[in-house]
Amino acid sequence: MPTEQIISANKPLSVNGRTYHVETRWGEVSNRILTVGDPQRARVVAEFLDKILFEHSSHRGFLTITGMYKGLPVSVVAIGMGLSMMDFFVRESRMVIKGPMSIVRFGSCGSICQASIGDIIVAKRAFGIGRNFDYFDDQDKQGKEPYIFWKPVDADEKLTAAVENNLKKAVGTGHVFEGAVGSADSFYGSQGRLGDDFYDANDCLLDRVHREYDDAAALEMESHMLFHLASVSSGKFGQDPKSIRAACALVVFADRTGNRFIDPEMSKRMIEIAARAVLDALVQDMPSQDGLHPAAGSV
Ligand code: R1P
Ligand code: URA
Repeated sequence: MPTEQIISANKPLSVNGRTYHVETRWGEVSNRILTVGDPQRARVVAEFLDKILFEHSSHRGFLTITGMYKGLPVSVVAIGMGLSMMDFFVRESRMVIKGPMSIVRFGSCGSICQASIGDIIVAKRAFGIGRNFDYFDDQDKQGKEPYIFWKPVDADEKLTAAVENNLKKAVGTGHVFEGAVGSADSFYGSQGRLGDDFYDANDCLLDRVHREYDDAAALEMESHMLFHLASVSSGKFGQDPKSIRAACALVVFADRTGNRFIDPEMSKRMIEIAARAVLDALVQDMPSQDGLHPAAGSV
């Protein structure tokens, strides 16, 4: 349960200016954000910050850790899973941050390309895959698809280049892949995982993904929403046409072609190796204090 009274139903901020779900307020979260799904991953990444200034775990499972990295404020935010959580996180962070924002998602994925477990896939763009619920309801399936694809949205070029170059230096060029990422509304049906507990009509889904996107490299659950919200963020700060720039790097946890899953030790090692590369990209991308809230010292 939230502990502070919310004062508006339309823009639900608390009496102290905290957002309803993420529960941060101005001064507690930086313009540079590394976002992950898993709170434990957030803690591993936060180990690389030089100093921790703020930490809060919200009643809805968002964990925000803000600290200093190479002299600049950076936040690490764990959001859980799925496109709604990404939507809560991006919108509520935007409410309490002044100035432009750079967000890098550092997630996990299933590889549908040459990348194997422990490799990293950098998103050049992300498209959406959603279950077409009506298909499963309608008797007449003629001409209907069980899954809806939403068109790709590009990652921010500059931020992505910084992430990719740093990752190549950290883990070696041969372990970094790039391509289109499919963000699905389920880990199961809409990522083409097969089973007989439910009727998912998804045996041809991965073939369709490759047919429609020849650069399709990974499947996961949030990047399309992140890139979409960045693309529609209003450019109210300075010259930038958008107020949010976004990129995404994903560690391969599941190799969908080779049917292998990463072990806990390897995933921790890869996250540790890659974390610094992603943090570096954030401070390289926004190297000055311009437009930043005074997180340092104020929280
Ligand atoms: C599924 O296991 C989760 O892992 C991926 C998916 O997008 C989904 O959120 O990302 P994270 O590891 O960042 O959570
Ligand atoms: N996350 C996903 O969403 N899918 C995978 O296969 C692995 C991690």
